[in-house]
Amino acid sequence: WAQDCQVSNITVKQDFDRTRYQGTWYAVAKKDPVGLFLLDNIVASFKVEEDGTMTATAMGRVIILNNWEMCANMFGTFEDTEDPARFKMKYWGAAAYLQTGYDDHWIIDTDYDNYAIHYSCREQDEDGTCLDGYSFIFSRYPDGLRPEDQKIVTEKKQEICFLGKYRRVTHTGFC
Ligand code: ODT
Repeated sequence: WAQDCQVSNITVKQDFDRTRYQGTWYAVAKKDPVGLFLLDNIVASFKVEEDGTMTATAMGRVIILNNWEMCANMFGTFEDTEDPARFKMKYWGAAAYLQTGYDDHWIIDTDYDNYAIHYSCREQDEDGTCLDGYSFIFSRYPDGLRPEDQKIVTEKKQEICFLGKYRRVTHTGFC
C-alpha cells in the first residue's frame, strides 16, 4: 500500500492516560528538526499537576553559541486539545539563552511501562506532509528498548514517515 504521509492522517495513542505516563523517560533515538537543539543524554520527566495539567522537565546536552557545550535544563507545560494524546507544548529553559517554543506534542504510542513514541511537526508542506518536524523514541530504561518493543517502534516510525531519519541518543552521564 502507498503511504500518503499526511500529517492529518497520523494516528495517536487511543485514550492516552497522562497519569500512567508520569515519571522518567530516557530518549533512545531522535529524529532532529531543522536547527536541532537537544543532542544526547536526554531525559524527560512528566508529571500531572493538582489541576490536571501535564508538565515536564527535560535535561540534555546542547551546544549553544556554536561551541559552548552544556547541560540544558528545560521546562514544558502541555495544553490540552480535544484529543487526549495531542497537546501543544510550551517550553522554555532555565537560562534565557536556551531555546523557547510552542510545538505540537503528540503521543503516537506508548505502553506506559517500556516505550513511547513522541511526534511533533513544526511546519507542514503545501501538500500536507511534514516539512520540518522531530520525534523522540523514549524508554523507561536508560539502556534502551526491550527487543519485543523494537518491532512496534519500527512500525510506528514508518507510520509517521520518519523511518530511517533517526539517530541513536547516547547516555554517557554528561547530564
Ligand atoms: O531538540 C530539538 O531539536 C527540538 C526539541 C526541543 C524541545 C525541548 C523541550 C523540552 C521541554 C520540557 C520537556 C518536555 C518533554 C518532552 C518530550 C519530548 C519532546 C521534547
